[in-house]
Amino acid sequence: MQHDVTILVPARDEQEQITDCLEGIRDACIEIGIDYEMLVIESGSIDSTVAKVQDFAEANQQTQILVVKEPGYGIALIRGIEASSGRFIVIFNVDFWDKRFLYLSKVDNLQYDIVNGSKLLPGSSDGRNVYRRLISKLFNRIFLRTLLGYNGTDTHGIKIMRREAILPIVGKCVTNSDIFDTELMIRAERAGLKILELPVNVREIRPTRFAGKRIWRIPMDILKLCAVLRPQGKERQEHHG
Ligand SMILES: Nc1nc2c(ncn2[C@@H]2O[C@H](COP(=O)(O)OP(=O)(O)O)[C@@H](O)[C@H]2O)c(=O)[nH]1
Ligand SMILES: [Mg+2]
Repeated sequence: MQHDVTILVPARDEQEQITDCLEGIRDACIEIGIDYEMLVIESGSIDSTVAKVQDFAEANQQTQILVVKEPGYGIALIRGIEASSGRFIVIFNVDFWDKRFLYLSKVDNLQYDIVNGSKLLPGSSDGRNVYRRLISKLFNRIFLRTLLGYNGTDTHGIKIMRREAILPIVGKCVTNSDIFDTELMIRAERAGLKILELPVNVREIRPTRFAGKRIWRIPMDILKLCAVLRPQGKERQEHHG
């Protein structure tokens, strides 16, 4: 059945927070009056995340779980987007989501294809530790802006997107680690999609789990992204003077 909004929640080892998160999002949808489906994309968990989501889904028909064999944040999002049916796709994290992105789906004739949460825009506040904030700043200013010519301030994290507008771009993406939504945003901008950034207040309820294999995929995907997107990034910069 087609819904107005598909909410994607990637989840790995989230047994402590997942039920509260899903309840919170469900209650916000009811309060705002959103016709939604919620898809939790689980992969790589070694805790009881799957059982917790299954319990929630049994009691809440709008929620479904998609178990993906291969772990990874990017792959989870790609599978989730492929399985979604909503006019809008919302991406939330278990440790960070924001009701305002749900409200946007109610705006008549929303002029934007993507509204992306930015941790670096004036008006935002970032409660993460100093290293994480520094990495975000360096990544966004040096890699995204200078090397790839991206005009926004942030790419990774929560967002609402018009499904029809982003589907053709998703198919072109070559990365599937945490860099996936960065690639999606760069390609979206280059394809001329209308993007709005919204400042967000990041208050993660637990630290990130950048560990093990996950950390090594990121530099590999950054190199891949440079190889695929850099030539045009350079051209654009030269063009802009
Ligand atoms: N399905 C799936 N979800 C993941 C994976 N890694 C992270 N996530 C989820 O993606 C979201 C962001 O992860 P987090 O560890 O907070 O990374 P951050 O982006 O650095 O804050 C959370 O909802 C995680 O549960 C993964 O390998 N598979
Ligand atoms: Mg996080």
